[in-house]
Amino acid sequence: MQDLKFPSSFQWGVATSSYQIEGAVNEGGRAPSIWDTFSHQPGKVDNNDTGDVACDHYHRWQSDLDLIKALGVDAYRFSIAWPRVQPLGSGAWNPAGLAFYDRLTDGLLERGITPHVTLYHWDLPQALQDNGGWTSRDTAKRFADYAQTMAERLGDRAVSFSTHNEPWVTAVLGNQTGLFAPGLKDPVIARRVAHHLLLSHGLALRAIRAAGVKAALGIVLNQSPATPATSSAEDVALAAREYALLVRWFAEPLLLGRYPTAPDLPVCEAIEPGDLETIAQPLDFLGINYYTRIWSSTSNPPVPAPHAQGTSDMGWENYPEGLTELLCGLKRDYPLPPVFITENGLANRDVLVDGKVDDQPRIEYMRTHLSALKAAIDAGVDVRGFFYWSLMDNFEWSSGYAKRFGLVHVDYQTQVRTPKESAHWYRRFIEQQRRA
Ligand code: IFM
Repeated sequence: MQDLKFPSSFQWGVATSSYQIEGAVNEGGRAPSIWDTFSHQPGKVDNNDTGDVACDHYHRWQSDLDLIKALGVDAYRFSIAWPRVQPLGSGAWNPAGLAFYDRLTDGLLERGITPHVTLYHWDLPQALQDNGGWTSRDTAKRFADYAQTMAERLGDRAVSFSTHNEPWVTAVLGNQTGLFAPGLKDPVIARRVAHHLLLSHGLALRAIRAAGVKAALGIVLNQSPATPATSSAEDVALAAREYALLVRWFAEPLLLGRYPTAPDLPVCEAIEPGDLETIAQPLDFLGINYYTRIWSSTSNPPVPAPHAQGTSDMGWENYPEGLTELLCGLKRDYPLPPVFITENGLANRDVLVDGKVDDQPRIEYMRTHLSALKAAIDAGVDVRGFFYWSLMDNFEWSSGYAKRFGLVHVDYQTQVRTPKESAHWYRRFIEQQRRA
C-alpha cells in the first residue's frame, strides 16, 4: 500500500447505524421502531436476535468514541434513531433523545472527529408504520419535518446530513421480499415506498436549505455494477435490467429528474405533478455503499460467479474491480456530485484467540478495495472520503449477530471490545497517508 496515495484532503472514517448498535430500546423516552416489532416476531431474524441490547452503545458511547479516536480516523458516520428523538414520528420531541445526539456530536468534536449524520437508517417509528408507513405520502412530509429539526439542531456541528441510507433496501427488502422490516411482500407497494422515500429526500433537502443550514446534504445509495455471466444476448440484457433495478431506479430521478423507462419498473401511481422536480434537488454529495457486484446469468442452472477473490460470510463475492467499474460508469452516465464511499467492508468468520482477532481476509478486502477506489479517482471520479463498514460488530439485520463486519470485535456477553488486526492495519494505513 506504500505506493497508494490518496488526495491529502481525503477523509478517512468508520460508519455505524442507530438500531444496529444502540440498544436501550425502552430507555430515555424512545418509542418502538419497525425493527423492534419485526425482530420480535419469531423466525424473522436468525437465532431470533433483536436490537434490544445490541452493542449497548447508548450507555457506552464515550468509550466507543475513544475507540474511534484510537483508530486515527478523521470522520464518523452515524445515524439518528427517529423514534428516540420524536417517538411517534410526528408531534412531540423527546428532550432526552435530542440530548443523546447532542452529547455524541460534541463528544466527537472534542476528540477531533468530524460528525457525518444519516437521518434514516431504517428505524421508522412504529406509530408511522401503523398509519401506512412509507406507503403513505404523509410519511414523506413527516420525514421532512424531522430532517429539518435535526439539521437545525446539529447543523452547527455536523458537516453532512444524508437523508436516507439505501432506499432500495427499504423499498425492496422491506416491502417486496419481506426479508426486512416491515416485512411486506408486494412489488406495487415497494415501488410506492421507493417513490415516497425519494420524495421525502427532496422535501427534506428543500426544508433544510430553507432553514439556512449550511452542512453538506446528500443521500446514500447501495450500488453495484452488473456483469453478464456470458456474452449471450440474454445475459447481457439481464445485466442491463438488473442494473436498472438497483442503480438507475434511484440514480436517475435524483440526478436527472426522471425515472428510467425499464420494463421491470412500470410507472408508479403515487407520482404526482412536480414530484420529480422535488426529488432532483441539487446534491452536495452522493454516498455510495459498495460490497459486491451483481452476476447476471439466464442459464438453467445459472453460471456461477467466479468468486476468485474470495467470498464474504454473507456469501457475497469479493470483487474489488466492481468499485472502479461502478464509479466510472456513474461518472459516464450522470452529472455526478462529489462522492463519498459511505460503506464498504467484509463480514468475516472472526474468532477471538488469546485476545487477538487475526482477520487477514478483511485486511485483504480493504487493501484491494482501496486500490480499486484509487483507480477510480485516477480515472477522474471526484471521491472525497471512505467510511469502513463498520466500526464494530453489530446487529446485522435479518442475520442477527452471527455476521461480523467490525474493525472492532464485540463480545455480546460481556460487551468487551477488541480491535482486530484490521483496525491496526487501517490505523497504520491512515498514518501512512498523512505522512506521504
Ligand atoms: O449492515 C448493513 C448496513 O446497515 C447497510 N449496508 C449494508 C451493511 C451490511 O449488510
